[in-house]
Amino acid sequence: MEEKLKDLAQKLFGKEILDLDDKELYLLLSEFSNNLLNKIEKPKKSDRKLYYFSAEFLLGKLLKNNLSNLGIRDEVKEILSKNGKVIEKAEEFEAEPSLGNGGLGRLAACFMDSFANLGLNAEGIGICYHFGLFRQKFEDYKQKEVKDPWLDDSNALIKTDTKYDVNFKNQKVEATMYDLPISARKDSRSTIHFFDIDSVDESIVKEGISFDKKDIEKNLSLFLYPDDSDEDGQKLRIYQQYFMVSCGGRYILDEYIKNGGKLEEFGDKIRIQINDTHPTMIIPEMIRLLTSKGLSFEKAVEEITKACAYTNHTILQEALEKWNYQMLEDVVPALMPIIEKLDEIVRGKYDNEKVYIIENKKEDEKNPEKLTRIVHMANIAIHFSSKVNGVAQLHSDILVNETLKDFYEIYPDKFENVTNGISFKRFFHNCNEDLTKLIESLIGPEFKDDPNKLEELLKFQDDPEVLDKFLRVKEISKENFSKYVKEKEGVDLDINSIFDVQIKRLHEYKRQQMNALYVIDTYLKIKKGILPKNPITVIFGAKAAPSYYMAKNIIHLILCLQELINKDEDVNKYLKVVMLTNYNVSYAEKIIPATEISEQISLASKEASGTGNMKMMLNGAVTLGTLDGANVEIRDLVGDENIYIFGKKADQIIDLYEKDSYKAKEIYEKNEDIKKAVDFIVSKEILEIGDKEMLESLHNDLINKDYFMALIDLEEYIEVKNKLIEAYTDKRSFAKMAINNIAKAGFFSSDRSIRDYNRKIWNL
Ligand code: DL6
Repeated sequence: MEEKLKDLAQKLFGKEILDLDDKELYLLLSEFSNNLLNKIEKPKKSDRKLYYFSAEFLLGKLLKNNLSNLGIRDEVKEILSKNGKVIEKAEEFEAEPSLGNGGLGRLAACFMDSFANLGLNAEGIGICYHFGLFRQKFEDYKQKEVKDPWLDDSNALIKTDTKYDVNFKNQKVEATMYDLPISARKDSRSTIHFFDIDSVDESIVKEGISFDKKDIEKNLSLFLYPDDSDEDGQKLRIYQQYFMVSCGGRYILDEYIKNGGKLEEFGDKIRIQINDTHPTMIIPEMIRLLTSKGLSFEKAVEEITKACAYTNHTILQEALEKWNYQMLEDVVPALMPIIEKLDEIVRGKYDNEKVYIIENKKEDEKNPEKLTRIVHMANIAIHFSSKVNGVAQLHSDILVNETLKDFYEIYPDKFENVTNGISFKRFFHNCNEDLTKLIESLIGPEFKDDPNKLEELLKFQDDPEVLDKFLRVKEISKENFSKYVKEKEGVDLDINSIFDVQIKRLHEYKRQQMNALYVIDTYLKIKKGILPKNPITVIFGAKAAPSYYMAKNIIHLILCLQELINKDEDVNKYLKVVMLTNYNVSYAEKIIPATEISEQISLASKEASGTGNMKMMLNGAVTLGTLDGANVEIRDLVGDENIYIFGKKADQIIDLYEKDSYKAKEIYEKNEDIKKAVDFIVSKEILEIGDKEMLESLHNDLINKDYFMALIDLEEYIEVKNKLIEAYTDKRSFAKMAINNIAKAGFFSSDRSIRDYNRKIWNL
């Protein structure tokens, strides 16, 4: 291999490896691994093929995973080190493709890893966003958004000859398909087909992430989830969604026909997974394409219904997309007669307006004649799919009993649960080499192929030598992470403190504000001389959607707390706070091995599954959580003695919403400590640092609204978290809990999820 690398270095730069700088080294390794990846044959053709449509693929950096998955990273590392080079420095140069917002996008990326690992005939379809989501900066303790470029010559993306014209009402754009190979093993890979417009113009992005939202020819593929707080933004999202399905739909059909597929067998041979509602327009678009090739409308509907399946990722109404009819018509008029006909089919069969596709909504009680037509995308996806699934057992139960009850009554056999999973390669083997080496030394290497073998670790749960080795590995991960945080954030972490980590999108239902109130409560207690049983470092990583003001207020509060607490010499020996800048997949890979407490504290019923919970348990953290999403399954697997659960249950919360009977103010007024913590948000100390308007708005919201009920569980949260911190003082018993968590994590491999999808839904 050394000779090959040397030759390539000569070819690319006319230099010896020894003389390359880190950037050149990165380019060399990318080219080398991309060449190897492209030589791997695609999965064998099978009778049936799956296309996984997703608006998001939150990939994370590719080079390190590619080298590891190809089985050559150790050798490359050795060669570089002989030449005085450090592989990690070269890998740092890669710009992360952040083509996702959170769990849904990361799940899609994990599934691509599993398609490759399992050798399934399955491909991804998405949009080649030039800047992905956004890069987060902090200025004046506030989040600022800037663009986050990732495309350059070194990408593994391959420009293909596949091109399509995409027709909108007033314009046509030209699209090109770019393929991204995804590695898993030496001999197997999968592919994501990313579509981009040829006329995109990055230079139209001016300040921050603002640009002319009307200039579709230049902006369509710039950003994931462009601001949709106005009509132009909403239309742009429709343009993007149609662009993806129009290109993807034609790609599927061209490939199908080229391979001799018969139109009338389409539904037997093709599987289309609709990842959340964003790709739902594939249903009317595919019907349009099939009828244009000669299939009757009825037959096209039948075939597309067989082919499609829809995954729901949330019960939050805001994410069950509804488009204004007129807006859809302004962008994609060709789909409207089809959507009308689909609505007629539904209305002809069912006498329940909750399941209709087009809603005639009264805008104004005084003027009941004036109706606005709204198209419910989830309703299209449910009626015209063969299966609908939730992403954790509790979530799937809530879907059939509450959110989608009316549909479940019509189609009881359509509903399935497929509990999420994570790529063990990315979030364990490749990001926590020390821990995986330790495990291999204990139980052999089989767990790498069969994660259920991790259970063999249980026999070491009382072995003090093993527990101490585990603790040492955790300590090293904490040291490594601390060095990184010092470099990136300028904050000194105390590795003897317990690392308490909440990393996820910022949303009120995930309740970062409740954690911030814990921090305030602890701060106030320390000031009074009541010290925590062990020093604690509370670490947050989260981006807030640019127009989600309350989420930005919460980030602001956390940054103010960081400033106040970390500088307070009386307090910072016992408590520190860190808000990581621009939390992304690369940051996740660094912090997850160092985590000790995994914060999974969403309001019960609101977190569909969560996948950070799985990543952290797998890396030996103890979950502090509510009985929400996949936490329930984690608790069932590890047992009550290895997890810290608190808070109201999902059915109690659902009941409170139904009766509209939750009153935050009553809790605030009744509980002195809670009142003090909430009022501290607008205290002199915090207002000297932060923005009065933002802090007052948060303070006011917590007392008078608190829609996601941060106060309801706060008292119990503080109590249980403090118990967990106390438990940490007995290091070996903490390590025993951690070992139990690792041993039981095998179920959460995305390979298991994909096998479940295949068995319950695709039958590839
Ligand atoms: O299914 C993947 C992931 C779940 O683990 C999270 O619980 C869920 O919040 C997330 N959903 C989304 C969609 N939108 N929202 N909200 O990202 O999906």
